[in-house]
Amino acid sequence: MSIVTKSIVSADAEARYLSPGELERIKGFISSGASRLRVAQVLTESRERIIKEAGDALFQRRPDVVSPGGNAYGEEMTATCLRDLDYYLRLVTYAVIAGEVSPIDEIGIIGAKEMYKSLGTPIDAVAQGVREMKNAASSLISGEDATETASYFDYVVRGLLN
Ligand SMILES: CCC1=C(C)/C(=C/C2=NC(=C\c3[nH]c(/C=C4\NC(=O)[C@H](C)[C@H]4CC)c(C)c3CCC(=O)O)/C(CCC(=O)O)=C2C)NC1=O
Repeated sequence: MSIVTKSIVSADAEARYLSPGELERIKGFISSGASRLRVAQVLTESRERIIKEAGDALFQRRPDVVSPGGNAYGEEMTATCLRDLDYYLRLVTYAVIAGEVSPIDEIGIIGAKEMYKSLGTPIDAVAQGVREMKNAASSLISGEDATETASYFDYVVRGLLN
């Protein structure tokens, strides 16, 4: 839920106007809107490149995952691995647009640890893949936009590792 919806729901539950603090937070959300949309557009348009670069970097750093016996060994499994990176990049674009991390948590973090454990997927390598996406994306985004975007990638990494 965005800050706008959330504020309205909680104000209406108490049949009150939005508080000055709530209005101030909504003002911040709206004034950062253009830059958040710009970032989401760049990530969306460059998704194939980001995932390709991140995958290459990950497999160079962690050749074990694509070697015989590795969880992403073989064409099909490697493609599934890259698909997971694509999932996480998509969640980062949701967070950028919403200006908050809840889409990442709800869709990509809750239960992820158990799931990867049951699949035999080394979660530290998934986290490394997300770090590599952050690096690939950072060359496409600059300044404050880059800092905020990096924080969402970092949030995914922490969520997977914690
Ligand atoms: C949007 C939320 C969401 C996530 C996150 C998600 C992940 C997800 N990754 C899966 C598999 C997988 N995930 C990987 C990923 C990797 N293996 C490695 O060694 C690498 C480190 C890593 C790539 C970075 C692989 C290889 C499989 C297939 C494992 C198997 O079938 O044995 C599966 C099992 C079902 C399937 O194959 O589709 C799920 C559910 N699904 C979702 O709906």
